[in-house]
Amino acid sequence: MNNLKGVIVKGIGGFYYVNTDQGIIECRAKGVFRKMGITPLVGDVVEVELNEDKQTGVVAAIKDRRNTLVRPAVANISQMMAVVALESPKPNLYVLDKLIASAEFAKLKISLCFNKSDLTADNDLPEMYKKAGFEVVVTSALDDKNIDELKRLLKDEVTVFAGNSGVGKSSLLNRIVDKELFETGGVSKRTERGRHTTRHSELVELPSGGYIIDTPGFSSFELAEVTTDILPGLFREFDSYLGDCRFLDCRHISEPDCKIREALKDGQISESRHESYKLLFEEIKMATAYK
Ligand SMILES: Nc1nc2c(ncn2[C@@H]2O[C@H](COP(=O)(O)OP(=O)(O)OP(=O)(O)O)[C@@H](O)[C@H]2O)c(=O)[nH]1
Ligand SMILES: [Mg+2]
Ligand SMILES: [Zn+2]
Repeated sequence: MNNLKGVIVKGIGGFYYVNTDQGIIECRAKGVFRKMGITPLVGDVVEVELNEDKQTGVVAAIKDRRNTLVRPAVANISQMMAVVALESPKPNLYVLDKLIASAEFAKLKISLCFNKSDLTADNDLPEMYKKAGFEVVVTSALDDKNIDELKRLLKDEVTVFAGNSGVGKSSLLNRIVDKELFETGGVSKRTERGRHTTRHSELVELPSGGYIIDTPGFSSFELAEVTTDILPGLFREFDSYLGDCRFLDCRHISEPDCKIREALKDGQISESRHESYKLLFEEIKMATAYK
């Protein structure tokens, strides 16, 4: 009767802050969760039993999770926004493609944000990724460019902002919420690690619907379960060619009559994405050799 539904937006020292239609309720978790070895996570959709005071409560039930990310420890993410700076720091496309592959593996919606457009006149990266089949937005947090387009991609999604330090994730998030909510400065924060940033991730609700989450230093999901067999399926522009190569077990690296390599020659698949694929293939092969 007093039960409320909500989403855990923050967890600190055994307290969980649940966003409900009656505002944020500070909660403890029911003892039964500890006995079962279950820890409530930020992003969990939960049921709250209000205490007598009506101000605090207990987390009484947790809805089945759609997914769980390890770093940061959050549940029910629906989208990854990979942020890349067009300039400064220079894009590392291998790191980006690895991040994308891990998000594909986690079955997340993927959007790409190329930021700091004020620093460079023209750059073919956004086009290249659009052609590969991704939702792409080119922004400048400095000039407030295309922030509305970025907001449109976030509507009704639970989006984690991922990308290397200094690309402008927190700066973009501040433009989105239109206040200085997230700490920026990238580089100095890295050297003062742990001083300003909480170890716990926090979800921020958007007025237009949806949640965003800022995660400093966060650059990859788990790829531990990915094998070389599933890897080609994590490059979406390979999809229409898979299964048509001469060899059933084609690795799409040096085999004859490989449709992926033909598409590469025709310019349908970019050299840089295929290069990342080959590097990832080697990386996974080496990692599995020691298992
Ligand atoms: N020129 C320019 N500078 C930007 C832009 N966006 C962010 N910056 C600057 O880039 C630096 C890093 O920005 P942050 O927003 O802190 O980067 P971050 O991705 O959150 O970095 P971490 O929190 O370390 O992961 C800051 O000095 C920002 O002012 C942009 O669009 N253009
Ligand atoms: Mg940041
Ligand atoms: Zn092939």
